[in-house]
Amino acid sequence: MAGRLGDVTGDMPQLTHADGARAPRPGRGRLRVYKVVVLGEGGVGKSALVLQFVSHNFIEYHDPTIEDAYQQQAVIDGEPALLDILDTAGQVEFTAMKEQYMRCGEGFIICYSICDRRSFEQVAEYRRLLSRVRAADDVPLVIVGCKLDLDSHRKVLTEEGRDLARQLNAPFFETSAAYRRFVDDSFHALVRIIRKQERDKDEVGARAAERSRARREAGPISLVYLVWYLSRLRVGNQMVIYI
Ligand SMILES: Nc1nc2c(ncn2[C@@H]2O[C@H](COP(=O)(O)OP(=O)(O)O)[C@@H](O)[C@H]2O)c(=O)[nH]1
Ligand SMILES: [Mg+2]
Repeated sequence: MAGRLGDVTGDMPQLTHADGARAPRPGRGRLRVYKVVVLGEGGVGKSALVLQFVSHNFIEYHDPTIEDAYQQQAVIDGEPALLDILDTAGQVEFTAMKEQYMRCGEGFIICYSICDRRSFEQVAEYRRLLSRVRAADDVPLVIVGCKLDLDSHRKVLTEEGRDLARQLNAPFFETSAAYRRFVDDSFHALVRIIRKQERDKDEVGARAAERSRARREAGPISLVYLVWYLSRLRVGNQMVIYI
């Protein structure tokens, strides 16, 4: 199921997601919503990528000033998910606007076009800004080089994309929205990262809870032991030192 949530063409983006908040865990029988934001310079192929993912169509022209949000269900590693995807657009050259996009969303896809070197150079800039805005280096992220089918116009080598993604600690895909190549993979990889971070956090939380429970339980026992130990130090009126 895919649904378009609405067009926004105003001066400022009308964000559909709560500021930076992690999506609530689903109740019984409810789908976990993953808030995804697609970033990148204008014209790199963001809308084509998103529309191919949600509607299985290559839309050759999409108004570059329109920011849209879409919902798409997917089963990823046997687990259902609802992706709430914000396809950013408009005056992205304004840092304030980029920051606003970055405050929402749990995971990000930063796109460049393999035919546009400048858009590739901007990826690291997006990542720096993302880390600053989110005050974290582990924001779930996937790097996507769009327009794989236009290989004859390529300006960015696959190795360059891969190296950059490795530096940014993010999975990397070259995609073709026109031929639906590695489109699902990019979105699914992002959901996997979000899930892994969640599992890791849960494990850390469970271990901390276990440690404090053990400390609480051990408390009275340690006290009894201490009293017993001190009583052994005094025999009659003489201090006995045990070595
Ligand atoms: N050949 C080819 N063209 C693409 C692909 N993705 C996008 N385009 C074209 O690139 C242009 C900009 O795409 P668009 O998705 O609107 O870019 P956005 O501004 O980043 O959203 C349009 O003319 C698209 O038809 C692709 O995978 N292959
Ligand atoms: Mg667009």
